[in-house]
Amino acid sequence: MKILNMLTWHSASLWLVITTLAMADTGSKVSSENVDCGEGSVVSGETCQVPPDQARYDHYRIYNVQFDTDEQIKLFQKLEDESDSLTFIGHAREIGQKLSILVAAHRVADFADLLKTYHIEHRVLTYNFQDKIDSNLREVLPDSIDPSKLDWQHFFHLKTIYAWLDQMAEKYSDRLTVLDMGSSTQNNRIMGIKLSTNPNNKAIFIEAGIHAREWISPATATYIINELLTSQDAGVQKLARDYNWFVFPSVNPDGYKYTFEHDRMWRKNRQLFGTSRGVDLNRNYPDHWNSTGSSSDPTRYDYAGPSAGSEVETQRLIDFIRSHAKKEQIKTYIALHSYSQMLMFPYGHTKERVYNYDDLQEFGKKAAAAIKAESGRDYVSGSLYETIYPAGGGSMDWAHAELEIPIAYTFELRGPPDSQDLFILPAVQIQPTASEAFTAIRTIVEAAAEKGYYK
Ligand code: 0X9
Ligand code: ZN
Repeated sequence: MKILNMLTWHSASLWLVITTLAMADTGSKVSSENVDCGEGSVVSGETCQVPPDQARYDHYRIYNVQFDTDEQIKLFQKLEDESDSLTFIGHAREIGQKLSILVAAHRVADFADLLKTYHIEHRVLTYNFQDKIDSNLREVLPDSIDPSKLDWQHFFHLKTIYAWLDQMAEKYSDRLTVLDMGSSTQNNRIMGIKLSTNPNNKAIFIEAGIHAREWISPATATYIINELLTSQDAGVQKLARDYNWFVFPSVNPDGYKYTFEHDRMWRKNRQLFGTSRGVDLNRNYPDHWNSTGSSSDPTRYDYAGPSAGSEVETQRLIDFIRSHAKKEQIKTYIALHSYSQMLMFPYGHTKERVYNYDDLQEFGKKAAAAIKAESGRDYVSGSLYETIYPAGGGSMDWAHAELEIPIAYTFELRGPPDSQDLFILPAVQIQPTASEAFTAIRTIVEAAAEKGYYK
């Protein structure tokens, strides 16, 4: 009994540390007069500490496996189908492919045995994934801070990002306006900015945060806005002058909030389907919807939704782009994701090539070389289909196909394909990652301009 009590106290103090350090605004401190501190909670002074409703990944491991035979590939396809305690980052597809898999603690022995039995080459990249999450949550500044404190050394709540957009629009009111695409499924706003010095400029649209857990994406979006407004670099100032910029840092605000409050690994939106939630918004667009690389099962991370464009967030973006693409002359669409260090262009659903494949490949290669020169990081460039994996229903593919936006890229930002952190990029890497992403955009836009794309 005593041991049990100590265990309860021990884990309670852990909750306390976590809620205090990282989730001060979302913790579950209950003021306690007449509160019954039931089993599993603890009385601390005048308060009753209840464990927060948060997913935990204690002793989850990341394995990186390599497939050498078709038998191994079939085995892992079956394994992914059968199990929701193995999170595959991609699907088993081809010989020579390397794949990272997050293995739940209770499956470690069983999974390790399987690797041994079938002689599967592998490495353990991380032994306790919760450690990564805990240090990442300590890098979040509370949502009560003044938005002028927003920087690129920390991660920020949606509320702070939106307040910062407002503040920047006030400060640079001659050039910057805040835009509102409308509300999300759970009634959060989908906010962004337009930066414009000349109504006749061609425009560049940047979409970030469609996948909730990819926190580097909204952080990169705010970095780009800040650079365009404040950089002393003549080349950047010219970019801000010669183009109009639409930047939306969080096109899946419900999902983003959920990663701060409940599950750092959440990817989809938060729409309810009976016993499970969420559509992968980057599978929900009406371009080769649900044709390949997506699922019809709402429990899956790549659920395409009940129909093409079914989701509120998808509709908001579609309506916005449809009504602005021609009027605002949007010629470039960039979608920011992580991770894997890739600069990809359409198509996502077929290996056939877009009409301007050679140009997009050339600009992508130039951008990758510019990143290499800046930070030494290796980024791979190519079509989505040949670079990452086939997937239909993506936003960028739709923008390129329906609205004929010729320069369209999806970036996978840091870390590398065999990252030990998956999507949990340490905050120290925000600044260099965002900087190299902006360098890539700049390189692509300048190269496309030379080829006459913005005439
Ligand atoms: O799977 C995705 O949606 C993207 N990768 S991520 O790890 N960030 O989830 C990339 C694929 C994008 N595919 C298309 N736009 N077709
Ligand atoms: Zn993504």
